[in-house]
Amino acid sequence: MQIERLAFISITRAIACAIVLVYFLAAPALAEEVKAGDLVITQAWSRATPGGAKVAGGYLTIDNKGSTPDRLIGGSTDVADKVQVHEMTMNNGVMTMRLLDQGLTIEPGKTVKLAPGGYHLMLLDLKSPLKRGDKVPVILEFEKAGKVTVSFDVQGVGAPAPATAPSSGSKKDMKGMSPGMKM
Ligand SMILES: [Cu+2]
Repeated sequence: MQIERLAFISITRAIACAIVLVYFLAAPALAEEVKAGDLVITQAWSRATPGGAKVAGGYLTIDNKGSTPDRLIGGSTDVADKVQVHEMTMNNGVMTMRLLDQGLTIEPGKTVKLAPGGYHLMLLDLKSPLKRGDKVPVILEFEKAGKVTVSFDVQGVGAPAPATAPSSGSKKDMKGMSPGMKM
């Protein structure tokens, strides 16, 4: 009886340890953050591209922990010819997107989220399709913080949000995004 109980305790412990271990192993992926000066970049992700698609979106969260504004002005990557900062908006019921040629300002103390249906990075003239599970390095360029390489996790084709974050996008956003992707 005593032995059985000990065995039971050690199994419980082993399970508890395994859970803790899995948590810590998973934690770097969940909390992956990249610092560039006063900026902290998290949740960089993209979507797999259907065959033949020449563009892909890039999404991320930028925290400005400093006391001066900075601006995301563009980027570059080996997988596409160009990386631009875009904004998607509804105009008379039509989703349109435009290039933010002045860049995207990140005010001090503020968090700016690039997500489907709003601000996003646009990878133009993809050299090869993005596949789910890929990690795509993109060099982001900030006016003050300079250049920083961020790895974008590629999610499934219709993913509304990064796998590690609570889902925030709606189906409507997703539908609106795909036709708009043709540029
Ligand atoms: Cu765009």
